[in-house]
Amino acid sequence: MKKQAGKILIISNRLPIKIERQDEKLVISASEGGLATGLGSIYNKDNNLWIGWPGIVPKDQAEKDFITETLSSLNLIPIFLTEEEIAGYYEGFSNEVLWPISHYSPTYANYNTDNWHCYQTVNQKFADLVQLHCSNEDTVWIHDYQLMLLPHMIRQKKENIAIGYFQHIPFPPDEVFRSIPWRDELLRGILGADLIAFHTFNDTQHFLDACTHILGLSIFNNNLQVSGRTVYVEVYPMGIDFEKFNALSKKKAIKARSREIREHFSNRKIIVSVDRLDYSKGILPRIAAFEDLLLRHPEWKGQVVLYMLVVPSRDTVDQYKRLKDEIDRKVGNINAAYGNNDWTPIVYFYTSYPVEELVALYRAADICLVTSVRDGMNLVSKEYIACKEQTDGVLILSELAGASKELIDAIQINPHSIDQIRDALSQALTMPKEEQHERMAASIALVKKFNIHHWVDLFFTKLKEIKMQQGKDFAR
Ligand code: GDG
Repeated sequence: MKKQAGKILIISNRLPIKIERQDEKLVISASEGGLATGLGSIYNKDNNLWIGWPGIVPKDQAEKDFITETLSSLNLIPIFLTEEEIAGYYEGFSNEVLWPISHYSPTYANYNTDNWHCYQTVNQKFADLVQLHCSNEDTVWIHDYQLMLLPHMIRQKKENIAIGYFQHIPFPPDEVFRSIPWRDELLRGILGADLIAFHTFNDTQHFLDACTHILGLSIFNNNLQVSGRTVYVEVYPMGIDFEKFNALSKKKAIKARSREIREHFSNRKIIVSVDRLDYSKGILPRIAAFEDLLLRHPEWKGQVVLYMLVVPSRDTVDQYKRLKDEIDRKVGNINAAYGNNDWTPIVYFYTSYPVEELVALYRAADICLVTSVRDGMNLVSKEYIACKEQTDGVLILSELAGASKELIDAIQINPHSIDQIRDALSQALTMPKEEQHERMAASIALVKKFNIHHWVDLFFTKLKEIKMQQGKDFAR
């Protein structure tokens, strides 16, 4: 008899929606993020589901009911967290332990036992909710480091369910991961999955090293044996919604807006950078290198602007506040020292733009500068490329971002070397058009082919294969 194929559950910290309070009313809108697009065709279908935090703490039961009801028609299930849970699980443990450790910055980690307990409690809360909505025939895809314990917690209740886990941030070398007092529990948590994937080969190797050196597990053909189960560890670099960015960049209104931006800067060369406020993004070395360019190549004074869009993020956390203050100070100093009535060297905004404005900016920019000191992938670099089919442009990319493994036609730099960033800027500013076209054409082909849909397919194809091996059926 043919087995029931089961449904698919996507689980992530945040649901792919935004909820805003407007005049005491809640307004719910869809998120435009790449992950939401890539998984859209999946969670919207049949009785599939996406479970996650809706991003708001409801005032009362009536608001909870309104959110739950509205989301249920979109196949979304909200998990409600209290202010204390958000502080302990998300801001405390996820962002003050797992984030710095995964970005090779153990000195920023704050090992607070209460936050660890809160992380366990919230992961269990997710597991309990998943348990209510799934059966052994289902397939679960868990996203990211906020939910490392979840695969094992689900496995304990549903022994035969197929579970995938994708980590969007890097996995650090095992000796860095070892710094976490609760590393064994975290590793065992992830190992509840059948398929574990990362953006790069190095991340998978670091994870396998941690499993062998910290837990003493054995590896066969890059897979692990865990309590009689085979756990597959794979490299699946995430792509972007190429069609969306590419099509937007060719829209009449966006082309006009892009021209307007260039005219606003009197057709000077524009170097763009876009990132969330984060120490992993290397914003300070980027500013230092730009100043060095002006110092050592004074011919560029008055000829170039660095357009920095920094998206507000975690700015209630001390490290992030300090970083923001330092950026504000450095930008102010440089503009005061070099600028004049006609020219502001660094144009800096601490805000978020609609995607149309972002695309107009990508289209207008001569250079995109990515200086992450550590980045799982870096989607901005791929989005910039997707918007450059009709215009010239050069990508300068940190070799410490996952994207550097794929985007080999970019100018690659070590973000800790101010000299290398400065020289790369100088090379990009003078790069002949033919070379720009050649490099960009190769990058466009790659970003177009290995897009978000390709990534989702890779993951599900492997999960399907695993499920078949386990003698189960699979439906999408
Ligand atoms: C994590 C990992 C990994 C930014 N500003 C605006 C805006 N954005 C969008 C970009 C891009 C996204 O935010 C940022 O993605 P990144 O990949 O660059 O960085 P993280 O947020 O740190 O993401 C990272 C990623 O997960 C995926 O696995 O690549 O390494 O850290 O899509 O477009 N979007 C709009 N306005 C803005 O002002 N609309």
